[in-house]
Amino acid sequence: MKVPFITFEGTEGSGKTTQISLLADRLRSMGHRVRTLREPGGTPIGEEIRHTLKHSPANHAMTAEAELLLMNASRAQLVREVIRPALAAGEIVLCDRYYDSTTAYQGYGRELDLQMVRNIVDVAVGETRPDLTLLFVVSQGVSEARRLARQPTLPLPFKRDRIEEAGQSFFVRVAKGYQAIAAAEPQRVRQFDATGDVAKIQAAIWDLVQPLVKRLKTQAV
Ligand code: Z5A
Repeated sequence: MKVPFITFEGTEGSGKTTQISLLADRLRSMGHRVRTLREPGGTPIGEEIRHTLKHSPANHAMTAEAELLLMNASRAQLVREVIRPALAAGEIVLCDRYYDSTTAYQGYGRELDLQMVRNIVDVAVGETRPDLTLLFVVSQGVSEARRLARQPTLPLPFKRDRIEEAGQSFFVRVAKGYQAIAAAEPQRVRQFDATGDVAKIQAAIWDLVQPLVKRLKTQAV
């Protein structure tokens, strides 16, 4: 049976990292092999691109088109260096953001042509598409509060994040983009309210993931 490729999407601070870690622990405790990844990043080349995109002092003048291409350069590397080999080796892949982030942030947020965005994404991912995408929905207020609460704890060179410097209207468009994505592909993209109790969200996620893993072979733990 095919191992699933699951992606996690939503606005910043929506709880993706927290839930990926809980899900990976649960799957591993059952004997599954699990690979957790993040975008942009996840490979040595991708992590350099991540730094350029988010924190490099030289990134002030980055254009939306350059941002689109860098996100997808990181992704093209991750798909070929890690995701395809991991899936082929029978590992469940959990990825914090994937191409829906590009549609939401570069397509809707930066207002780039959506067909051009799709074309670039196609080059980066080819046939490597997620089986399930979990869309974490939180209000702008919650997202903003969680992002600001995290900032003082970041080490100094990492305090600045160019993408987070965008104005509020950008993040409103990103949230609308995610709604459009979910409406277009309701079978793959399953959205839920991610503002409640962590354990309750974990249970809701498990209800969606369990059918994809219940017939997979596991190793003794
Ligand atoms: N980006 C893009 O533009 N195009 C692309 O193609 C891709 C990405 C792939 C990556 O940011 C940036 O790149 C992102 C989109 C853009 N930009 N923005 N803005 P990142 O990887 O640095 O961060 P992020 O993906 O935005 O996630 P995050 O900020 O790390 O948040 P999170 O992973 O969704 O949430 P968390 O870390 O699990 O939780 C945040 C806080 O909330 C933390 O203190 C938790 O303890 C707390 N938390 C979590 N769950 C709960 C609940 N249920 N209740 C209360 N508190 C909670």
